[in-house]
Amino acid sequence: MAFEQAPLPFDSGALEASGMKAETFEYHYGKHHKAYVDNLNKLIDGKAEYAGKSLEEVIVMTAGNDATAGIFNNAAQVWNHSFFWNSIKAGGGGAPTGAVADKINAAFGSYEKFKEDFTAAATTQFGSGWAWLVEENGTLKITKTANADNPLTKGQKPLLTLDVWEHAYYIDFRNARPGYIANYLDKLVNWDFVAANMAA
Ligand code: MN3
Repeated sequence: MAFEQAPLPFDSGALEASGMKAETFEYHYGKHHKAYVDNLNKLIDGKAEYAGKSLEEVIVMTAGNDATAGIFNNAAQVWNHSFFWNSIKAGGGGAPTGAVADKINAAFGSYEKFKEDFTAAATTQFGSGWAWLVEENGTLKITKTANADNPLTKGQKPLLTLDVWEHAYYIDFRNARPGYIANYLDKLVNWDFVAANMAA
């Protein structure tokens, strides 16, 4: 059974006023994300050990093994991108409220400190990768991962992510990763998604 690419949770032009063009999603969702889905399906085709497994199960069972690195990389990138599309929304960003705000303040001291630490993680991920807000042993943490790597393999619960691969920002921000990160935090973060992940 092949994996399917989950639909974008918004129209490709819906985030234009929030700093991300339709063209970004035509390439990033329509070509990059789709290619990971297609490659994953080719790599697992006919392999009985993956039959009936969820995407999360495939990620965990192939992590940390050179022999299954191709499957891991594509499976994790399929998951990471679907999670990323849900991490952003039109008119998002800024400080959270309610239970999310309480947890952010408890873990980081303030939203401003969260923003500073998340920005540092996203900026200093050298080369391709992801910045994350995760929950580990009941506490919120900011992490970064290289290439396709994903917190699910480290026993952490992902709450929010930002793709910092160059393909994620080159159309809207060219080489300026810091501008892309600031725009994400100020205009795009979907705190409702974070709240739903916390409650799950
Ligand atoms: Mn990407």
